Amino acid sequence: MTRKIAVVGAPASGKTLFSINWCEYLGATRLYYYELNGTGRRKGTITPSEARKRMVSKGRSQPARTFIINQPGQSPSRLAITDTFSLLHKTILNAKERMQLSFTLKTLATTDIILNLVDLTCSDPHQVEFIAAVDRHLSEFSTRRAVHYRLLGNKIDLLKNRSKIPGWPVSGPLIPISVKTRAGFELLREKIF
Ligand SMILES: Nc1nc2c(ncn2[C@@H]2O[C@H](COP(=O)(O)OP(=O)(O)OP(=O)(O)O)[C@@H](O)[C@H]2O)c(=O)[nH]1
Ligand SMILES: [Mg+2]
Repeated sequence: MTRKIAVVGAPASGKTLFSINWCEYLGATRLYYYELNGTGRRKGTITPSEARKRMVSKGRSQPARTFIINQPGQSPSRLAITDTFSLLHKTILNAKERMQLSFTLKTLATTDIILNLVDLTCSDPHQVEFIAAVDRHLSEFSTRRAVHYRLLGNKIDLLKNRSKIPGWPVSGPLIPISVKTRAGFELLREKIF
């Protein structure tokens, strides 16, 4: 049985690094992936360390990818983790951005679990408002569709005082994590499997 996870969030919230580190945390040493970019699809296999070097954002717009890992003898036996296109805080999207948003919405319509990554170091009030609005929409959508939804507050390793997780107007408690150090991964595993 394949369990599908959609990883969503604003640019540079850590979606790609999360997808790779989460697969590695679950024991994967090779990742199968399908990539969707402006020019089409491609597929391949890659080690987690090579994926971190090649796929984690260096300021360019990133393709969406689905990583697939097999976990024989475990439940679920197969995971498909889609690292979606960034959600953009813009009222007018160009043709490419509309295609990307449409891909994300289709992914959300067929997924079992939605993980919404937010960057806790963000201090721009407009971006925080956008993050909170996205969270409320996803929370309502997940309730309607009976999909598992979790809000993940990322980059806690960069917060000077960890007890000072910002009090954003979000739908419910967020799970504090550091995708970089993998802090919070154990708790997340308990919550979603
Ligand atoms: N310190 C720290 N840096 C992080 C963490 N998670 C991600 N980063 C960094 O944040 C930057 C963006 O990470 P990505 O995984 O590429 O973010 P993304 O959401 O996929 O970005 P786009 O695809 O461009 O939207 C990279 O430089 C990562 O190394 C974290 O938990 N702590
Ligand atoms: Mg990315």
